[in-house]
Parts: sequence; C-alpha cells; structure tokens
Amino acid sequence: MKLNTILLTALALAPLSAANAAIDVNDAYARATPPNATTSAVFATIENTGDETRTLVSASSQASSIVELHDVIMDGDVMKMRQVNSIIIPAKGHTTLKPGSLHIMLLDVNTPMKEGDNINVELTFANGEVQALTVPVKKVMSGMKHHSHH
Ligand SMILES: [Cu+2]
Repeated sequence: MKLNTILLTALALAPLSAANAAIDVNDAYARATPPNATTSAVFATIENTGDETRTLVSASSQASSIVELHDVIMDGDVMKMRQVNSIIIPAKGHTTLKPGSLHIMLLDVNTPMKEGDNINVELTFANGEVQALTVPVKKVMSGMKHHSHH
C-alpha cells in the first residue's frame, strides 16, 4: 500500500501554524530613489489582530544589502533618523511606519527604484515569524524640508 504511505506523509507535513496569522501589513510602499541616491525607505501600517504584543526585530530586502529599522527624533530643530532595535506592534492594535516617523531604511539600494516597480521585503518578528511582502515603489515627498534646484 505504497500510495497510502505517501498520502499520510503529505498530511503529516501540512502546516500546523495557520493560527498564528495575527500580523496584517497594509498600505506598504517604498520610496522611489532620486537620481544617484542609494537610500530609500519602506512604510506600512502593521496591524496585530492577536492577543499578544508582537515585536518587529529586523527586515531584509533583495533591493538593499543593508536594511535597518529607523525612527525619527527631534534634536533641537533638526529631524534626525536613528536606528532602533525593534518596533512594537501592540496586541489588538497597529503601528504605522510613515515619513517623519518609524520606517524601514534601505541603506544600500543596488538598483534605482522607480515608481511602478515592486520590491520584496521580509519582516522578522521576535517569535521567529517571518512575513514576506511585495511592496510597490511610489514617489513620496520626503516629509522633510527640501529646496528645489533652479
Ligand atoms: Cu532612516
């Protein structure tokens, strides 16, 4: 009864972890890179429908060999980005990554990211869960003061 053996093996390998889909990532987008720029950022609303706090501990992308979690702080009148070790998503709540606030920083973009492109982003949580995303690239105002060059 070889067929039965194969069927049982397939059943045993079926995923048991479908219940942990507590993280929903909505409205994700990445900032298109200006000419000659090698940095970009990814923004999204990360929703936690579960009963336990989730902690985002790292992110990665094929679009950039260096990816960091960043926050923006005010240093006097100056907005500064700084790396953070983790981003908390409260139970039954959400955390918004947006310009001028928390974001996923791409620090070594190897190929220019143009509006209409998609990049892959993987989010790793403290419990080992990995969320793979396909993120569209959009043109975004920087959120910080900038001057036009004329
Ligand atoms: Cu940053």
